[in-house]
Amino acid sequence: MLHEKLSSIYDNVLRRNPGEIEFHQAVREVLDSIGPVLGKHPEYAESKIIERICEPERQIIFRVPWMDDQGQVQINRGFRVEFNSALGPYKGGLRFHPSVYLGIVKFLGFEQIFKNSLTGLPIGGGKGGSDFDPKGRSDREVMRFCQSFMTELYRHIGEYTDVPAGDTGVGGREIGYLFGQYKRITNRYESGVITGKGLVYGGAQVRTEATGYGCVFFVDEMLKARGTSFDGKRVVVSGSGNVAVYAIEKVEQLGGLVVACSDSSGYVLDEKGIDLELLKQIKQAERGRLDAYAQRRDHATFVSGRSVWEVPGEVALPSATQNEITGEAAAAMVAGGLVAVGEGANMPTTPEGIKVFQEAGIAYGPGKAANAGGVATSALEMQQNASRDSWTFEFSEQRLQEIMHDIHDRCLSTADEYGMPGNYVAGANIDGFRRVADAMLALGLI
Ligand code: NDP
Ligand code: 2IT
Repeated sequence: MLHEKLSSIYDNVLRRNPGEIEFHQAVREVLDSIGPVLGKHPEYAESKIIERICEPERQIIFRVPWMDDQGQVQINRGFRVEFNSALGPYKGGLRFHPSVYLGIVKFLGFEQIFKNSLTGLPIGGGKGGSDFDPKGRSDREVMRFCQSFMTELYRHIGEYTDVPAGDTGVGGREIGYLFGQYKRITNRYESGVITGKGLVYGGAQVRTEATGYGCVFFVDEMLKARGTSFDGKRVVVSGSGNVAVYAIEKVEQLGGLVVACSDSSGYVLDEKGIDLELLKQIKQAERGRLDAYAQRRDHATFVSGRSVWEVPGEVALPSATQNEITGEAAAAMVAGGLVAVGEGANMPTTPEGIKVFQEAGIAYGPGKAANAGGVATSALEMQQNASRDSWTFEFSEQRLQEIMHDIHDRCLSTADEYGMPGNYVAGANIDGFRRVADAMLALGLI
């Protein structure tokens, strides 16, 4: 049940943003947590902080025309939603996936506000992307698309304004083409305008690994808080992209056994533990499909068209996409001996699934907290760019680990403060919200 004031705010969000179901879901989850904050802070309601937070500061939608390798003209739609800049320049990734529409970009941008706030670093929230599908496209096609995308986006971004990065379908290759075009159009080597850059042109150590590593650090903290660790734990990961691969790498370093991972075609089961070198070869070097893994490793099996969440594990790291864990899947996971969930992806668990995890007493780390290591390390990249410095891998990883430790502790202490011990969802939403709300109050009616 929503707090009465919040219920009318939510109804307004539904009315003002018709059809944007993922955005509605993301707003609802935050509103569900912050009722008790309004009791303690009537000034937030008086200044209509929540109504303001739910309305993006600026939304940009643009045409992206480009030419494919056959000489055919293609048209996609580009988005950048600049959601909230109370804490710093808009910060958040770009997603290239055929499912992208305004509702997805807004859900991601909205989540990003609270996630970025939780890091404690000076970054606001934003997100962007396109319905462009990079799958099966040549490098030249991807380059032409990225150049066209940036030819519009460049006028809206800047190191003090809005700083994009990667997300699904946008990795090192795309960031290179995007930065190259920005530099060309503006005639400025403005490193801090985009993060996730290659190490040879202003990128930061550990940014590539940061989301996956950070997620595992967060789960490690949750396990420690319950007197246990990754050592010997059976782990299931969804996805096999940037987040999943480096989550698997860190779990293996901490002594866990990852038995399964997936892509949109199905999952591989490898009871001896995922061979990370082979996975990287197939997914990163060859940009191939996951069935190739089972073809090259005798004892592994590829299960086509099914959800990886049918594989039992003690730790689950959903790292593919939104709403991949339904209530039914969550119940099966709990029955299979689940202890902890760390969300590498954004909003991978449905509201029904979250309820199942919480009622079963699972250590459940929501994406806002568990995957914040990626954007936090982006903020470290901005910091290094601003001071024209570059840090070592070891130092950067240590910073990331400290940040994840702090986020974990803040979630727990905030949940305690509000009488919901162990509830990381409430802790993350309330702590993330408070910092943004206080900054908005301080900045006046903007
Ligand atoms: P990648 O594009 O590198 O990998 C995505 C992986 O998820 C692929 O294995 C892909 O399979 C699978 N996947 C994507 N969409 C779907 C879908 N609709 N159905 C089934 N499988 C799907 O993306 P990332 O690893 O960067 O991102 C994964 C998640 O993590 C996203 O939710 C993203 O928002 C989140 N995230 C990413 C951060 C980052 O730094 N990159 C930071 C914080 C969160 P296939 O190749 O078959 O499509
Ligand atoms: O969802 C996310 O936090 C990201 N895709 C990373 C954003 C960033 O700016 O590094």
